[in-house]
Amino acid sequence: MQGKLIVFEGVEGSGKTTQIQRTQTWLLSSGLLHPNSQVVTTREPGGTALGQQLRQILLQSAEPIQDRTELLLYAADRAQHVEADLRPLLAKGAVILCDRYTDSTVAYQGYGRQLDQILIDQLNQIATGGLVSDLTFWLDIEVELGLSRARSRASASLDRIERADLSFHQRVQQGFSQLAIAHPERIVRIDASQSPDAVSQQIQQVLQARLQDWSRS
Ligand code: Z5A
Repeated sequence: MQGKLIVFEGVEGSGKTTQIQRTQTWLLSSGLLHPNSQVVTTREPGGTALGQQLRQILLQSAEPIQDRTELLLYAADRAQHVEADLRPLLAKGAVILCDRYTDSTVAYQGYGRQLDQILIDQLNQIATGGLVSDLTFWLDIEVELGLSRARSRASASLDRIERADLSFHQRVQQGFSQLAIAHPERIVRIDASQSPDAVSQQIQQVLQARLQDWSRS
């Protein structure tokens, strides 16, 4: 099987980090992959060393960041991530589990900040050089529930985007919902309001079927 890019998307506190870790553990012990297969976890922003610095600016900047500046910083993080990490890993046949990718830019900068969608699509194209995810899990959860989970985390201190008002997060949620309608072949909706075990089970069911399809093709 060739390398695969599997992305986890959703609003704050939807459980992406939790499910990525569980999926990695499950995949490595499932027997569904070749014994030498690499299963790598990564994230945006911050998947590379340069990206870590951009993440720090994006989430913690004391100076207000203009909307188009924010868009360009996410695009810079992605361009570095794709070229330095994602493409080389895919070429080696790795399965990559990535916390956020291009759909987050559409949802947050497009729907949330209401920047021009054509501009965002062009920038996503430039940043990725056309690298699209093989499968995207959209962890769908009510915005209020996700935010309350994120805020009750032990390490919880709110970042710049988490502090945005509720209507911003609701527009973001609408963005993910529209993306899932527009790309049903790529984006699979997961009910993320359930228990961690129940959410993992939904993800594993979908992945098992996809892995079988991919190994046949
Ligand atoms: N952003 C953007 O604007 N444009 C872009 O192009 C990109 C990103 C790529 C990155 O933050 C920010 O950048 C993000 C979007 C923006 N906005 N903000 N803020 P991030 O990736 O560091 O953080 P996040 O995306 O907001 O994720 P998160 O808050 O860390 O949440 P999560 O990873 O989805 O959830 P979690 O950490 O797994 O779980 C949250 C808590 O809930 C934790 O205590 C868990 O133990 C608990 N949990 C998890 N699952 C469950 C279930 N099923 N039941 C009960 N409790 C649960």
